[in-house]
Amino acid sequence: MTTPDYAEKIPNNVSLNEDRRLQRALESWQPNFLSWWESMGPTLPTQDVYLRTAVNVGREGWAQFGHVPMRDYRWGIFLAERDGDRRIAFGAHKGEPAWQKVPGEYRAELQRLIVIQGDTEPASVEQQRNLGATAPSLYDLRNLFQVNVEEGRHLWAMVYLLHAYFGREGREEAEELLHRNSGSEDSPRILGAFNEETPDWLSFYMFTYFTDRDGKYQLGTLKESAFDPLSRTCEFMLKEEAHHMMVGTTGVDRVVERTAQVMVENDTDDVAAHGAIPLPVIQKYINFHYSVSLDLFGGETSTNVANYYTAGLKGRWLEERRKDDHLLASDAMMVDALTDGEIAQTEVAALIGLNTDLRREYIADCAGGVKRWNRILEQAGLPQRLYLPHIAFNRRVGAFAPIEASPAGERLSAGEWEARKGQWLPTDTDKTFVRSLMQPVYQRGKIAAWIAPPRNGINGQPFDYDYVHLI
Ligand code: BYC
Repeated sequence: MTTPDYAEKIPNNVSLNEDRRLQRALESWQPNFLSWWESMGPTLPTQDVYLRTAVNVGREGWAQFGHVPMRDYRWGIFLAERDGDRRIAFGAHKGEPAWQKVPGEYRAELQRLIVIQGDTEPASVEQQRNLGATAPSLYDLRNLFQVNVEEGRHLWAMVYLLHAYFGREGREEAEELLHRNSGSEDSPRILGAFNEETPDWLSFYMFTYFTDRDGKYQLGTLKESAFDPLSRTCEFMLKEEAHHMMVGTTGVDRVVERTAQVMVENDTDDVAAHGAIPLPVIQKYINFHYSVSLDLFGGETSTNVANYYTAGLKGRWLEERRKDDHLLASDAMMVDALTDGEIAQTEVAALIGLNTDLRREYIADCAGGVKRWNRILEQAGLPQRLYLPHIAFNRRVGAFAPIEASPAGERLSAGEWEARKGQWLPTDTDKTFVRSLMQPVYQRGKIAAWIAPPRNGINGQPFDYDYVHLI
């Protein structure tokens, strides 16, 4: 284990200075990354931002806080500490030492997984690039930029793996990660949710709640990988990811809290007139972000995932806590399915159902957020409740992609769906209304009227701290 070197052009704890070729390759990618950041990253001009920078990977003190101009943020390469005795926990190679190099037979699949993971990171920065112009407070603005620089660092993490372990093809893929763009007609990002817009802050909190949470679960499965550098990279990324979850969870909390407050104060459900976001609109945003995030887990059954598991490339969530043989060759499981046109379940080989297994873990976690938000409504004395829509609702990937279903899970004809979808998904009118509330509030200690202030500031600082200095 080496301590991170901050004097280096590329901060790292992988002894980059001992591998001149790799160092040169990454140093030639760096200016391309910076010009991507300048052209596709945050658009709001700032002097500096109170950012957390990763400076170490140990349990204590891995993060340092300070005001930093964003272009000087030290995007670095940090892998969690190596466990020299680590053994593969699942699949055909179970019990063998974890790999320090990529086995030739799995090269293509491993590269594909790393490229897909890498593609999502800059995509989210692109999706969020204009949000600075409408931030509800300096605290929120700072959180947005923190998320953005860390997604940039996560891109670095995947690019390091591509450069270090996948030769020329890996370097070409690293270039491509900067050329595809979210929402582009010609070269879109790979996964559906990363081509959707994040045009307002309610979408941002929903994205960081639902879509970043897919990141948590996918990184959790890649952390189990037999390919040790990938495992160690993901382990460290998960630490940063926790902050993104916090931004989403508390962001939606605060929107619900403010809405509930305005409902009670004015004894009305029609809070739009009072500058807050009505609960039915919040529900529609949940419906949208949850359903597109469910798609990110792939099909309910997938031979890809079975192959990844057997090869040892991608495990299950908390693999080592599972009480089975970690091979799953003769096991079966129930997955959601379309059976004779009906929404039902069917039994399949456990290996091909692993996307469903992970999606179920994710759904249980998402339910925790809804419970929190409903507690806020309950404490305000309100009878309304938020919910997660049915698994078949608004799906574009997997078993339910060919059909339409209501949030309650009732099958609909194409005509019924067209006629009713505006009740369940944000309409142009809803989006225009939400955007109309998005007026920036940049004064210290002030906050927009549609959201409650946070309970705590960042790193023990108060809410009215000067988190961001604008130009
Ligand atoms: N959109 O066999 P199937 C994050 C493709 S988020 C478009 O069922 P598989 C983050 C699929 O690629 C985490 N295409 O899927 C969050 C396959 O194509 P090929 C990102 C899709 O392979 C916020 C075909 O359809 N990381 O970190 O079992 C901010 C058949 O599908 C989609 C990962 O995803 C879709 N939604 O599973 C920042 C981990 N879904 O191969 C960051 C790496 C599927 O036939 N990726 N397809 O051409 C994987 O593990 C898997 O590729 C997937 C799909 C789970 C995505």
